[in-house]
Amino acid sequence: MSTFWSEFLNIAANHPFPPMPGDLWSPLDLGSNEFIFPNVPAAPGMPCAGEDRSIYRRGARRWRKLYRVNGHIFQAKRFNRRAFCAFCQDRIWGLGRQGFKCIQCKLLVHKKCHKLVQKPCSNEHVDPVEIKDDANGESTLGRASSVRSRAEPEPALAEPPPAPRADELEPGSQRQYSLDDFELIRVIGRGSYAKVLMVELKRTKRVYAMKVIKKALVTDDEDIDWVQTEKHVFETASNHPFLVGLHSCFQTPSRLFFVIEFVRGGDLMFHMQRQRRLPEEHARFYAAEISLALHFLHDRGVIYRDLKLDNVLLDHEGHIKLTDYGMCKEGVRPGDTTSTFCGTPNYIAPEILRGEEYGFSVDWWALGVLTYEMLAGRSPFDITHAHDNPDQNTEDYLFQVILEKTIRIPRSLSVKAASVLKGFLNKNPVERLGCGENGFMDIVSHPFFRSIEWEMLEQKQVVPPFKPRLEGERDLANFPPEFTDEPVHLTPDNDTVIADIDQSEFEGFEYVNPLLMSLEDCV
Ligand code: C58
Repeated sequence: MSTFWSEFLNIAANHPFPPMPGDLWSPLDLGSNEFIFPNVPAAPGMPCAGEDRSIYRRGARRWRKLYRVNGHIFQAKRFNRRAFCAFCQDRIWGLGRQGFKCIQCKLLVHKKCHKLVQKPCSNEHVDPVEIKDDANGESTLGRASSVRSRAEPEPALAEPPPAPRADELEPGSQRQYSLDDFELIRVIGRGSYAKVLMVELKRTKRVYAMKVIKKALVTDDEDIDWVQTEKHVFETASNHPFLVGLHSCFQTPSRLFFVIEFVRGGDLMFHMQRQRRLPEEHARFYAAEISLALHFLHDRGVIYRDLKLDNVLLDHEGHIKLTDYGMCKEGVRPGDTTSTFCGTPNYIAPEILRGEEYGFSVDWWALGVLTYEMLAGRSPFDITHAHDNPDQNTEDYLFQVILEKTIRIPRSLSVKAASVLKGFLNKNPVERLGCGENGFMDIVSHPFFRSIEWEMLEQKQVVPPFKPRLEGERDLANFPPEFTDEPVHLTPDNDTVIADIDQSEFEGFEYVNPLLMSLEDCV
C-alpha cells in the first residue's frame, strides 16, 4: 500500500497481516476523528472515501500579496537555505518571510530592500500563480499572507479570490458558525497569542477545543502571515491520525476563532507530572508516533517548531495528537514556573540560538529534548539548581547551556536509548539523527526503534501503552489544574481597540469543514 513504507522497509510483502485500505480500522478506532471525518482514509493524509480534496482549498484559501516595484512583482518568501539579496548582497536567512522574490525574473531581495531595487525586471514571464521551487536552494513552505499590512504598498496583482458566497458552497455546508453557536465551558490553555477553551456546540452537544486569538495581537507586520499559516497547516494536517483537525473558523470584530476537534486525554506534560519518568517502552511508543507526525509535516514542507510536552495530546485510547500549529517563536506559556519542564524555551535548537538558518532539524532536536524528558524525568538542560544564583537564572544562561553543555545521559538508560538521545541532541544539525542524507529512514532504522512496526503504528494498529482514564466525554480529570479558576467568558469588545483593527486583513477567515457539516446534518 504505502509506497513510502514498502519502498524503504519492504515489509508490506512479508508482513503477516498485510494492511489493506479499508479493513484496518476497527470500530474501536472511532477516536477523536469521529467528529470530523465520516470515515478513515486508506492512509494517513489521504482523502476519506467520498472526500474531494479541493473542498479544503475553499476554506483555507491562500492569498498572495504581491508588490510591484520597477517592473518587478515581488512576493514574500521564506528562504531556508542560502540566498543572497540582490540589492545589499547580504544573506537572507531565518524562518519568517524576510525575502522577496520577483515572480517574473526571480530576483531575490530582502523585504527591507525591495523598495530600493533599481535594476528593472527582465519581465521574463513566469506563471504568476503557480510558483515552483527553483534550484537555488529556496523552498516554498506554502505560506502566504491572508491579510494586508497597512505599512506595505497596496498589492499589485493578486486580488484574493472572492470569498465563496454562502449559496456557492456545496449543499449542506452553507452555514457559517458564530460565537452564539457555542457554549464556553472552560479555559484549558493559554499561549502568548492565544487562549484555548473547551466549548460545546449547542446544537449537537459535541465538545471542541476553541483557540481564540485577539486580532490586535496579530496585526503587527511581523505576524501578518501567522493566521494563514495556521489554517494552511490545518489543511495539510487533515486526516492524519496524529495531528488535530479543524472544525471551523469564524471571527468577531476583536477576535479570531479556530474550532478544533477535541482530544480528550490531556497532554504529555500533565501525564509526565504524574509519572515522573516513563518506561522506555512507553517513551518509544510516543517518540515513534510523534516522529511519524513530524515526518508527515516535513514531507509537506512544514516545520512544526513548537514540539513540547504541552502540545502532545493523548486521545481517549492513548494515541498522540500534536496540537497548536501557530508555531510562534514565543510559544512558551508565561507563568509556568512551577514545573521543571516548562516556563523556559527549553526546546530551542542550538542552530536557532546561533542565528543560523535552519530547517526541519529543529524539530528532531525538540524531539530529542522531549524524549529525554520522558526517559529521564527532567530536562537535559535542567537549570533548576541554578535558581539561587541570579546570574544563572536567566534565559541567556539556559541558551548558553543548550549551546555549550555536553548532555549527560542518565546511566540508568539503556544503550539504545542513550544512543537515540545523543543522535537527536547532536548540536550540529548536519550530523543530527533524522537530518542526514537518509533523513527520516535513519530514525526508522535506529536500534532504539527496532521493535516498532512503523506501518502498523501509522495505521493506529499498535495498542498504546497507556490509556487515559476517562469517565465521560467531558471528564476533566486529565486536564491541567492551572486554569480551573479562570473565568471562561471573553472580555467585551473595546471600541477603541477595534477602531485600530483593519478588518480587511481578516476577510475570508471564515471556514467550515464541509465533511463535518454534512455529518452534523445527519444527526
Ligand atoms: C493542553 N496543553 S493550541 C491545553 N492547551 C491547548 N490545547 C489544545 N490546543 C491548543 N483538544 C492548546 C494551546 C494552544 C496554543 C496556545 C497554548 C495552548 C487542544 C486541542 C484539542 C484538546 C486540547 C492541555 C489540555 C489537553 C486536553 C484537554 C485539556 C487541556
